[in-house]
This record gives sequence, C-alpha cells and structure tokens, in this order.
Amino acid sequence: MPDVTVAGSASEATRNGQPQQVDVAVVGAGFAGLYLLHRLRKAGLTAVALEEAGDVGGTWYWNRYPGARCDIQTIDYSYTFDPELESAWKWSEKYATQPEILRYLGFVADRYELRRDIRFGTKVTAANWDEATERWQLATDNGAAVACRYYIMATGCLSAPKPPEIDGVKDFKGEVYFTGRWPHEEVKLAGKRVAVIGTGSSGIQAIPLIAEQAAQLTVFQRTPNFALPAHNGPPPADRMALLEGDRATYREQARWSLAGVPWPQQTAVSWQLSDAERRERFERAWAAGDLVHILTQLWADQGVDVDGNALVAELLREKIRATVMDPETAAALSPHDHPFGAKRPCLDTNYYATYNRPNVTLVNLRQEPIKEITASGITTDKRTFDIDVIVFATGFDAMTGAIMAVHPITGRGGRSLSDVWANGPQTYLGLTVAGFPNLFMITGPGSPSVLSNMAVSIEQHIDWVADRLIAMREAGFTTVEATETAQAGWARHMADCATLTLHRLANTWYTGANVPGKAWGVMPYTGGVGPYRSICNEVASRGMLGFRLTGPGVAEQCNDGEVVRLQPDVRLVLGMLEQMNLPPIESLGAEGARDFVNQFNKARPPGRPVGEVIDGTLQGAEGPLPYRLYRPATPGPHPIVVYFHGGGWVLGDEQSDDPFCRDMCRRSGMIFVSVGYRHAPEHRFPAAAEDGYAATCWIAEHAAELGGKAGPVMVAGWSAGGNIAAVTCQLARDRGGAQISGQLLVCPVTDCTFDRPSYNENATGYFLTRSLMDWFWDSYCSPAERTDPRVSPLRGKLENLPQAVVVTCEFDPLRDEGVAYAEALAAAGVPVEQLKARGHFHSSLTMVDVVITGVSGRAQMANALRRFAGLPLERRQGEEGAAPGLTAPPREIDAAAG
Ligand code: N01
Repeated sequence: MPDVTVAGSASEATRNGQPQQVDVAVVGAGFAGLYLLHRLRKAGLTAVALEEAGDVGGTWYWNRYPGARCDIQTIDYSYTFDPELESAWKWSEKYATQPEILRYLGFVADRYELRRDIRFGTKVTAANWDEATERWQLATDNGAAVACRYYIMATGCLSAPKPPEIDGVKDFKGEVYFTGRWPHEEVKLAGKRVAVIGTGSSGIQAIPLIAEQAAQLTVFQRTPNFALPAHNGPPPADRMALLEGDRATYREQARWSLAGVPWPQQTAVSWQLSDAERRERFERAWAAGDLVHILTQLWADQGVDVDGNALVAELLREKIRATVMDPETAAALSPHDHPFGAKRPCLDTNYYATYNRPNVTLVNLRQEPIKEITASGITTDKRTFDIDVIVFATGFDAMTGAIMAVHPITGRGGRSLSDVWANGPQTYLGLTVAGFPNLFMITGPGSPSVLSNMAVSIEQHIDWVADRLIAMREAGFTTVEATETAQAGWARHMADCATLTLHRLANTWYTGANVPGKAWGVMPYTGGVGPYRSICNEVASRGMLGFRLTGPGVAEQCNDGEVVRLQPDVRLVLGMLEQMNLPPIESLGAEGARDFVNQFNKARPPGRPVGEVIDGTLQGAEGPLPYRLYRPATPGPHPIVVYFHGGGWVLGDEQSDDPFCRDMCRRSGMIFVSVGYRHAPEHRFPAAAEDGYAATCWIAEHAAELGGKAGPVMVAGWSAGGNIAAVTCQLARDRGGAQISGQLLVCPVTDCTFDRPSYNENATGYFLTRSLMDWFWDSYCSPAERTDPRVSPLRGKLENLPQAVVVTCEFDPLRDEGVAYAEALAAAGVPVEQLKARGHFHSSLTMVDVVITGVSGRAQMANALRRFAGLPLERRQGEEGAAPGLTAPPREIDAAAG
C-alpha cells in the first residue's frame, strides 16, 4: 500500500492551507516526467508533477526556435514502454521538428490522462528533507506546498539557459531572443539585421533559417563545431525495416547498446584500414546523416585514441573546405581545438553553405572578441555592427543547472546540495546523492544521459526507480539513501571511464567548462548505456549494494560497497569471458591448452605496425630457440630489450605476446626480441630459466648483428616471463654477464607460496585462477625444486641487481608476490619503481587494443625502459598524467632504493 493513501488535490490542500500530500513529487513534465507519472500510477503510488511551463513538453516546450529538431532519429527518440503507443503514432520525418515532437508528448499525456496529475505554471522553489516525518517538503511559487515521501527531479539536462555573460546586454534597445526560451508567437525577422551569438546545436540549426529571412545575418562564433548534414526526409527505409522487422529485438538491442541506438560495435581500428577503406566508411557515414552512425561506425578507435580521431576530424574539415567558398571563412569554421565527438557534434541542414550567401557574415571571436553590446549593436575589439535583433544561442548550464535551480535542496543534517556539489556533482549512479534520502534524479550527472539516446536512458532510469520503490514498499522500507562509500566508488569509476574516451580533452558543457566558475569534470557517464544498465541491475540484484534502507518495524539494511571496482574495459572483457563459459584451462591438458590459446590469440586484433618484424633462431641453453624481433621504424641502432612471454612456463611462444611487443617497441623506440624458450611439462625446471639466461647472453653478444646498440641489454617479461626475466638478472649477476641495464617485470611470478592475500582474494573470476597457477607449478617443477631462486627469485640474493620496474594488478593472484619482490629489491638497495594497476587483472596490460585503460600503464613502462637506456622520456597527447588506475611509485620504495 502507498504510505499516503489519499492524494490530497492541490486545490483542496490550498483551501486548507496544508501541503498537498503525495507519495511522490516529480519536478518536470517533459519526456521523463510524463513516463514517470505513468509508471508511478501503475505502481499504485500517488504522484504529482510540478511543471514551470504552461503545458507538457519540457525542453520541447521551450526550444521553439526556427529549425529546432531532434538529432537522434525520431524512430529511436520515442517511448518504447507500450507497444500499442508505438503503433498508435507515426513520425513523419527522420528528424522530427519541435512542433511534431511537442504534439507527440501532448498525445502521450492525453492517452494516459497524465495532465490531471500535473500542476502547470508551478515552480518548485525549495526542497527540504524533514527528518522527523521522513518526507520531503517542497515550496512552490504557485499554490500549495507539497509533502512527499519521494522527491524525483525529472528536470532534464539542458533546460537551464546560461546567461550570455557579455557586457551591456541590458543596454541593447533592439529585440533579444534566447533559443532556449523562444517566444510562442511568430518572430518576424524579415528585413532586419540579425546577430546570432553561439554556434552549438541550437545556433547551427537556427542560422540557415534565420539567414533566409533576415536582411543581414552576422554570426558571432567563439568556437567552431563539427556538423554534418542531417539529410532529413521520411524515416529511412533501412532503419524502418530493421525496426518493423522485429520491433522487440530492435528495442532490446537499443537498451543494451553503447549509445541507446542499435548499431553493431566496430572492431576494426583505423590503422588496420587503408586510406581508401577509411574514406569509403566516412563517405557512407556522411551520406547517412546520423550522429550515432558517424560516432560509432567508422573505426573502433575514433572515440578513444587521438590518432584514430584525428583522421575523422580531418575528413570533416575537408568537407567544410569543399562547401564554404571563402577560404578564410572555411578556416574559421573548421574546428581544431577538440577531438571530434568530444564536444557534442551537430546535425545541420545547409549550415556551411549558408556562409556562401551574400547576406551572411561570420565574425571569428577568437580573432576579435566581443567588447560589449551597446544600445544599437555589438562591438568587437575591431569593429562595430549595427544590429536590430540579437539571438542568443549560448547554451545551457547543463546537467546540474536545472537541479540546482531548485534552491536550496536541503538533505540530512541541513546540508544543501549546492554546498555538497560545490566542487562538481557527486552522485551514486547519477540517480541519487549520499545525504539526500529518497531523492532521485532522472538522467542526472553521473548517468549516460546526454551521451545517449535520452528516450532509452529515461525509460531505464524510471523503470529502475519505480521497481525499487515497489520493492521497498513490499519489504516495508520507507527511506533509501546512497552511502558515501558507494558514491566515492562511483566517482572513481566515472573518472576511469572518462579516461577511456576523449571527452576529457575538450572544454565543453559536458565538462562544465561553458559556465564561468563551474567546477570542471566530465559529468555524463561515458561507459555506455548497456554497461550502465547492467551495473544498475547488479546494484539491485546484490541487495541494493551501496544503499542504506530503513523503515518502521524492519531492520535497517545496508549492503555497503562499490559496485564497480574493475576498470570499465576490464569489466567488459571479463564479462565476455564469463559468457563464453570456457572450461578451466588446466582441464585441457598441455596440448589442449596450447590449442585453446592459439585459437584465442588468432581472434584478437593484430598488433600495430612497427618498422620491421624478423623471425630467427638463437642459441638457448641446450639448443636452438626461435625468436621474433620487432624493430622500430625510427633510424637505429636501437637499445635492445630481451622479452619473455607469459603462459605459466607451459603455454605461449615467441609470437603469443605479439601486440604487446609491437606496442612496447613503438612506445619505447627499442628493439624487442621475444624469445621462444622451452616449455613444461616436456622441459621441466630449470629449462625455461636456463634458456632465458642463455638467450639474453646470445642477444647481447649479437646486438650489432641484430641492428641494436652495443652495450648492456634490458630484460622484460610478463607473468612466467616476468619470472624468467627476474631470474635472468640474478643469473647474469652471478655468472659474470650478460650486462643488463634494467628489468621490467609485469605481473611476475616471484615465489612459490600461495598464502599471500591476493591468492585468496582473486582465486577465481579473473581468468588467471589459483587452480591454473597450481597446474602451471606442477607442470614446471617438483615441490622440492620450488624454493630454488631460479624459479622463486624472491628467495634469491637481491643485492646488486639491475634497476627494476615491477608492475602489479589489483585483481591478480600474483599481485602480492610482485609487491613483495619490489619491496625486497628496494630493501636490498636496488633502484625500483612500482606501478600498481588499480582495477586491472593479470592480462590487462598485455591485452593491447582490448584493455584500453592499460595504455597509460604501457606508456609508463616504455618510459621506464627509456630511462634505463638513458633516453629522453616520451609524452603523447591524451596519455599524460596519471595512468588510469595506475598509482605512482610509492615514495618510500624510491627512497629506500636511494
Ligand atoms: O548550446 P552549446 P546549444 N560569447 O553550449 C557560445 C542539445 N541540443 O544550445 O563553444 C560568445 O552547444 C558557445 O561558444 P563556446 C545538444 O545536446 C540539441 O547550441 O563556449 N559565444 C557555443 O558556440 C547541444 O549540444 C538539439 O566557445 C558564447 C554556443 O554559444 C546542447 O543542447 C538542438 C558565449 C553554445 O552552444 C546545447 O546546444 C539544440 C559568449 N559569452 C540543442 N557563451 C537537437 O538537435 C556561449 N557561447 C536535438
């Protein structure tokens, strides 16, 4: 039962001078508010929506400027909760106009009789959590106050217009319009001198139509934006066929996609495609006129890699140059200051061609900033423009503006949301805020929202919230509140996701940079709609993880914790592996396991091109061994790194870490020689160790022949290869050569005991299991042999070893023995740097182009190698700063290392 069974009507409440009592108060009657009312009603909860506007529509009520349309195809930008609603409405265009979308929302409001629970012309002016009654008290500017158990902000992400921050706006005597608050009556621009300030989506949609009416249009542009033609018309036949062929599957795919529109995921990365293939894909995307298409269908690295992105950005600039006749104007319209997609790109109709009209002038504010607005026009620091009408298309205080417009929102202990968010929004799942019980935000900061098809994200949020309210009612809970731990964990996960994409490289409204004084940070969740949905589902299925629930007569429930501790791409990889339901590798036997690894490796993306790859043979401890050499494209001779692959002394070969070797060769500018050492169980201990040592000596002796620099070599290895690299350093010290200048040990095996905590914490679920390690050890050596430093280097003498970098991953059984080795090296006076990869698993750093969050870690490793070789350090754009999840070396280890 709802806790307040009688929903006092507003008029009744006003008459009594009492607040209107409801279970749920909703702010806003746009896309979100309407569906929310419908769902709450179906759940038997009493609700009222408070809406400042005179009718439903939200952003579509206010944004009536010429050219206003959606920029997600309308068949996708629709409600999907009711198949009958879907068949009752037909969109006339691929991208519907604002009036048609507003009609649709009116149609929905009528169909479900929603208006009777909406108080129009009513602004919520303050919201206060009353601890005594455990209810929110809302003040309004029109009619009765509202008291409710749950307070839900359905206020939209782009609904609080941003003031233009230009001196003199109030002095202007002509007409002034804001795209975000366009008048209902017709605005007559014919014969007038019009200025448009702002070239975001609103400006870009409005400018071509204003140019057709105005005598003279002057566009004041601060930052050029990427736009591509919408090619509007009827809904495209191919997408309609997909939808109508199997509507339920289409909608479900949208819900689990990255952006909320079903498109397949691209796997080919830019450098795997020829120029002609890339151009062909680009032209197809250009012709499609679809933002989601061009943002997701070109090549897999366009949104995550600066080089992959630069290719599409240049193709877009080429289109601008081809359309705009005046080269200076074309140059001014060409964006260079942000990666494509990092700032919201636009869909246009004749935007660039509009600048070829004789009545249109572009003013580049980067060259001549606006000094002031005067009574009769606009003055830059070079010229004065006489103007009759100014249109401000200057955007919004996005994501937080409309939430904070209700002020104050006071939570537990009288804390105000504006104080809590002073340094940027803090949320759990973008839905809730610690300290603000029973407050929900639909598509709030921290959720996919504006980086997705809003219709899909809105439905997901509302379904999740409504389902939780129903479950709470059934269990007798009356309050729900995010914990600080969960919220802090979400902030970390948000930051990890943001590091994956290029949004962090642009100053945009996504990051709050468009509003002076606003805290900077990527506000929407960049991890994708499908992953986000699975996380929300996980929170619910794990007993409302990260929430505290209370109620009269029921025991408090608080299942505290962080819902995502893995790096976002690691989570996806492990999820995919789990779905494959693979048999344990150790159950396959050595041959079966090798076949499996070979098949697995064949399916992964090939490594990046390097200058040259040569296969050869070198002399091992007891005979010839294969090697593969990777040479950088830069002029040599290069320093040499002897590399040992992973595989538990049983699996892999000199080619099995191919993408990693290529990547490290490119980044470090060094030759990598990957050694095919002998494997167990055919060749047991100490075959691999002795081969490692012999191969290192051979490579050092043949450095010049291999095209390398004479002098010391370096050694590197991953997993069991890290073990061989560490052992090789000890043997080289004890046997008088080869000369080794540094060792890079990535998740190395260093000791034979399984009793460190990481072996228990990460025993299963992270691919390298405890049981697999058991099998590896059994295959390689007998229990009696295991304490020999040639397989447990931690038990060896550690003084006078080459300087080292030891990399460990949080979710790896081998983590603690790696840390122990680094600490022991440091204690023995060896200079050592530790890199601890937070949220990563054993294979993270070698899964090049799959685990993208490993990039910065590899950049740091490459720099360490360069340091070993006495070369200057390298920095690439987009990889600066702290590595995602990689902490800097603990200072005490550095200090101990002297
Ligand atoms: O706002 P914006 P918008 N002096 O912030 C400039 C959605 N939307 O309303 O980039 C001079 O993008 C500012 O310059 P700069 C869509 O998600 C969707 O256009 O800050 N210029 C920028 O050029 C979109 O992204 C549709 O340097 C000033 C412009 O004003 C979001 O809403 C349609 C200035 C603002 O661009 C916002 O779009 C419309 C100043 N003081 C909007 N202040 C659809 O198609 C700001 N600018 C669905």
